[in-house]
Amino acid sequence: MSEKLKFPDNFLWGAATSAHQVEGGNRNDWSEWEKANAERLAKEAGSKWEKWQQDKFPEMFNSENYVSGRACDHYNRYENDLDIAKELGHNAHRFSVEWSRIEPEEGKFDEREVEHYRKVIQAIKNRGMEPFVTLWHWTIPLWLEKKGGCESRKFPEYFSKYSEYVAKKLGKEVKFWITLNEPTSVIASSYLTGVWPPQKKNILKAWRLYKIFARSHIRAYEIIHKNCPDAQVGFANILHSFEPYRRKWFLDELMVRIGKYLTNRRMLNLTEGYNDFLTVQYYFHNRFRFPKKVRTEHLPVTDMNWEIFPHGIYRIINKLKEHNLPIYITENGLADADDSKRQSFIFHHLWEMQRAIQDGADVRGYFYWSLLDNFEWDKGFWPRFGLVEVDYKTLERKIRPSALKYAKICRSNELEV
Ligand code: IFM
Repeated sequence: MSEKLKFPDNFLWGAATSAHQVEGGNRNDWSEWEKANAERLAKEAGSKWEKWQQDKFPEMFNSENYVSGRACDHYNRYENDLDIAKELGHNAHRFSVEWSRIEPEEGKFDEREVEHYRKVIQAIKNRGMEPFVTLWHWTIPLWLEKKGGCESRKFPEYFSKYSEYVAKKLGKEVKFWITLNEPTSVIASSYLTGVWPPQKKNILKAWRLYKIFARSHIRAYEIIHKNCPDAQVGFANILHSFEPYRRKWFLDELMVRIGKYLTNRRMLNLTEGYNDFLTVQYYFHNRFRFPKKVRTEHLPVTDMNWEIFPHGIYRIINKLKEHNLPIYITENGLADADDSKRQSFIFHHLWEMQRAIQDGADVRGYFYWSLLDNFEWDKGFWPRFGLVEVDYKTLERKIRPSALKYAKICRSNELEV
């Protein structure tokens, strides 16, 4: 006998995207870096990915894979893509506005671009969906890159001016605002491992960035509230699941503590009191055997070789309960080109989320990452995260079978187990 697990009334269901990954035609620090690094990234693919991945995704050896270019052309096709989201039963949609379009030169704002995003918001609302607007999903306008990008001490000031402009222009239409997307991913990948622009490996800079990002969030939080009294403001936080390989083994446990502090805790501590809701972006399960991260052999993996560990989302949500704030899962998803694991991935994560709700967590929404296949940063186009497949040659969209299963959950607001 199957059982139906109900989600709270008015639960928000949807998918997320980000401007640079889907729009096409952007000019910012990433677009320039992609052109300068595409050849190198294609050459390095053989040493980065396992044989089965290289065989399955030969496009990783082509330099075009690494240039975002026209991406999914979502900038021009957003109406059609939002029709698909509506058809899939979504009642909310998360997307980002592109700073480099809105403020292409310092202090000079482009009204036409704001108008574009006003139309996008209207299109979302016209389809009965609640917009969640992200102000910064990693890309930096070229003028700001010259001034040091996010490592500049003045980044919070630049970001707050941009946020003020957007809040004033779009504030009437938007309730849910996300200031920054995954600041700790930028700290880790741009300033510690140095794989993303500006490719630095500098612990001191990385450490300072937490404060820069926290200040940026807090200033934007205050500005948005000043201009839009009904707004709900938060930042999108990537939260990892951590486990020691050997319990009560001091060094393994220490690594877990450090990981938890740097990834899951520090940004929350620094922004305490300045979040109307908390977010969860969950992708990674980390098991530490000092001094390394080790695999959990029995866990299935995504096309990117990321371990699939749905129980992690339960633990993360359960821990966030202590803050007594509403929680939105603003990203959770996997790269799965043949769609063989997505349905089970979504089901099991939602089941764990449902358990957390039953245990008292105030979870109010879930956004699958992503609505469309898109440009996965330094990995390029080969990882396929979409509920909807995109043919990058013809730009044709094809709804994946798992998207229809997810649609059933969105429409019924329940999980059949
Ligand atoms: O594609 C990214 C997104 O931009 C931020 N969160 C993680 C996703 C998958 O890596």
